[in-house]
Amino acid sequence: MAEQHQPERVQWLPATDRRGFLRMGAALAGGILVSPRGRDSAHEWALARPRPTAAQLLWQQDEVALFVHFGVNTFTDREWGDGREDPAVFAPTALDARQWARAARAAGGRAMVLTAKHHDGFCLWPTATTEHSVRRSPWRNGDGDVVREFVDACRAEGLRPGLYLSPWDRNNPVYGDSPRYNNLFEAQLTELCTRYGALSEIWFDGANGEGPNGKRQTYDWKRFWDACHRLQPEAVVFSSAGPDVRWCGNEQGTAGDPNWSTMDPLAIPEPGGQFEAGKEGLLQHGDPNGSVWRPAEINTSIRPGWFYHAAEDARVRTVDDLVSLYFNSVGRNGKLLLNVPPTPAGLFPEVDVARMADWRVRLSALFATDLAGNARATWRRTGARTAELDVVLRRPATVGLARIGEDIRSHGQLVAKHSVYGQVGSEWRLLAGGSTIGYARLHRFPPASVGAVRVVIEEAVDAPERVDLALYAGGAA
Ligand code: FUL
Repeated sequence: MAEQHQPERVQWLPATDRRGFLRMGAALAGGILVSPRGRDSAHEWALARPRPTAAQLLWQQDEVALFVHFGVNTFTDREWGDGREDPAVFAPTALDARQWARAARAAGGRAMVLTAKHHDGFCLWPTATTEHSVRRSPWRNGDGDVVREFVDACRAEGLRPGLYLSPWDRNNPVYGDSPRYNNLFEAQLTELCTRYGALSEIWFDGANGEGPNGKRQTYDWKRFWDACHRLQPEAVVFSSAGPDVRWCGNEQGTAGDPNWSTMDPLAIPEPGGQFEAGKEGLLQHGDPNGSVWRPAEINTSIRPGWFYHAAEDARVRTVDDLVSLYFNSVGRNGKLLLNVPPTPAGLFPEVDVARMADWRVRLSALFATDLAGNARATWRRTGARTAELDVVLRRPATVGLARIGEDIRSHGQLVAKHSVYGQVGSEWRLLAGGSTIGYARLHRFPPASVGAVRVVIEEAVDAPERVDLALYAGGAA
């Protein structure tokens, strides 16, 4: 399990990191040469908090990705297939993955994740592991490969492709015969990880709806995760147990507040309902003392269901709702994975495409002009765990929206509590506040005309490091 981020070797000690230096001195004086995390130098220990790997950082910087649920359920109007579907039902009449990718781009997405196999076991690629695949469908006379068309379309539109492979498989006869199914599942993963170029994310859910008499599969997660990391070193692996990115604990579209990107890896050792039960709070909030970097991904659908149902055509999220979704996910240190289901034609529904485009227009307008762009900013530590950032605007401006960010690449996540004040005349007025910041924290507040803005770091888990601030007019854009 590659969940431990191994920081690059620290070559030098920043002159400003007096606290770390003192702690290192104390550690050396006390003869502590091996850190509790098994790192080989007190120097590393003195400075180390978990930080993102390059792959985790890229994943977070995408901010918005699209999720695509497509398969036999699209044609049977179901959410969970039972595995007995005739592959002949899979017959999209106008499948165009470029249309999905263009819509994802227009929505501001930078990645897209497709259900290569859902719980029904039907494989959207011509796998050698089972007969239950596109090969036995009439689509493209059985010569088609949805995964291929999907990854090609993603790359043509500049999106990073990811794939979802459901562990639960209601079709495969060896499911429940644990060693045999683990071999088969690894073979499926290997096909997906070796045939289609670089993937950005590999997505595992924890669902298993088998009843009391159902088959019980014991998964070899370590083996699956190792295979992903070996074959796709640039991809992050998602599940409720990570190891690289974690489920946020709900499917409604809300990250926790606080939302720490660190976790205790032992708290949820494996994906699956039995490990997740009662841990929703932990998935939502993370753990400030966690030893691994495992940020939260917020997966939700633009419609009530994950798969397309014509009956839900009038229940597509509104633009206002999508804007709130962005604030509650990306704006709370999360990454948004927004599901849009193709129709039986094989196209994103027009109403969803239009809604997403309008959503992006609204977001672009909200974030068009950073009023703090060329302002004078000063950062000062005010105590061991407190600090302030002052931003003096070139001229007074009306602000109603703030974006704050920590330098997670260099320092991980530190801030536990913060407030934002605006200077209105000679008075400092509280505009907004909250707990964690992380990669991004967005605050909307009643617009106020201010000459300066102060971000007060009131609590941190270590000496706070400089945060970034952008300010926007906000209001009802
Ligand atoms: C869950 C599945 O059971 C749902 O059908 C859907 O794919 C969701 C994203 O993950 O575990």
